[in-house]
Amino acid sequence: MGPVHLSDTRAQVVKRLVDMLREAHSRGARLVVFPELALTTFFPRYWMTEAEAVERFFEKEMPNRQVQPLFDAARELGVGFYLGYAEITAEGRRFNTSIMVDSSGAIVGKYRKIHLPGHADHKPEAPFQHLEKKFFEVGDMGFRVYDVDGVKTGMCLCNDRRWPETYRVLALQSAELVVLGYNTPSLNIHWNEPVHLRTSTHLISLMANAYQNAVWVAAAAKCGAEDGFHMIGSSAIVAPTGELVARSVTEDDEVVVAHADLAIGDNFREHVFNFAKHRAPEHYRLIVER
Ligand code: CDT
Repeated sequence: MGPVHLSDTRAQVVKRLVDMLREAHSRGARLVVFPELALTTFFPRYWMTEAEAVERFFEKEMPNRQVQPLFDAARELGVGFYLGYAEITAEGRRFNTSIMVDSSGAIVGKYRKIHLPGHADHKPEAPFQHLEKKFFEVGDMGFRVYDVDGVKTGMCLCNDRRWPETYRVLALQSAELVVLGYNTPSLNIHWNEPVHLRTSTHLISLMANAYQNAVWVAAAAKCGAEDGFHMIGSSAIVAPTGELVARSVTEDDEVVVAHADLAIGDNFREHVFNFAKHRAPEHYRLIVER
C-alpha cells in the first residue's frame, strides 16, 4: 500500500483498500493482507497529545460506518482480509491492533501488538518521532491462532516480525500461515543504520522464521513517502521453504498474489521441525525469563 498522507480521509483510504480487494479477487485471491495502521498515516511519527491522537487516528468501533464498505466488499466477493488499525476500547485503552475477517465478512480474530518499538518521550532533535510506546499499551491477548476459512492463521504486527518467539508461539499452536502488516521508516532515528539494511533485515526475518516454523508468511507494507517521511516497501509472501515467492516492486498501491499450497509445510513439520520429536524445551527456559 502506498502512502497515506495527513490530509487523506478515511473514505479515500477505504476506497483504495476496496479497489485492491477487488483486484486481488479478480486474480484469484481468497485472503488479502493489508498493512499495519492501514486506515491512517503512520501517526506515531508526530508528537501530539494522546487525546489528539485518539480524536484523529483511533477507531472506537470495528467495523464502523467509514470502514463498512470494506467488510461489504469482502462478503460480496467471498474474500477474507487482515487489517491493521489503531483501536481505542470502551474503557479508553489504546492498542495497535489487527483483525482477521473471513470470507463472510465476519471478524473471526483479533491481535494487539506486543513488541512496541520506539519511545514515549519527545525527541525534538530527531527528524521524526516513533511514539508507539506513548500511544499504545502492550497487547493483552497474546499470540493466538484462528481458523480463518479453514486455514490455521496467526497474526502479528510490524516489529513482532523480527522476533523468533512470535512465530514459534504461533507454530506451537499449529499455525499454517502467519500474516502481518508493517510501517518501517527508512531512516532509523536511534542509530545510523544503513538504509539497505532496513529492507534486508525485514526480508531475512520473514524468510528465516517461515522456514524454521514451517509456515507461510504474508507481510504487507505501507510504504513510500507519507508527507515526506519515507518507509520501505517489499511486501512479500514467503513459503515454508523460506523462499520468497512474491514481492512487490512499487511503493504504491499494488496487489501481489501467490498460490499458497499449505501442504508444502508438511515435510518440514514431520521431519526436521517435528516439534514433538525434536524440540528440547527444558533447555530453552532462559528465553522466557526476564
Ligand atoms: N511499526 C514498526 O513496528 N516499525 C518498526 C520500526 C523499528 S525502528 C523504531 C519495525 O520493526 O519495522
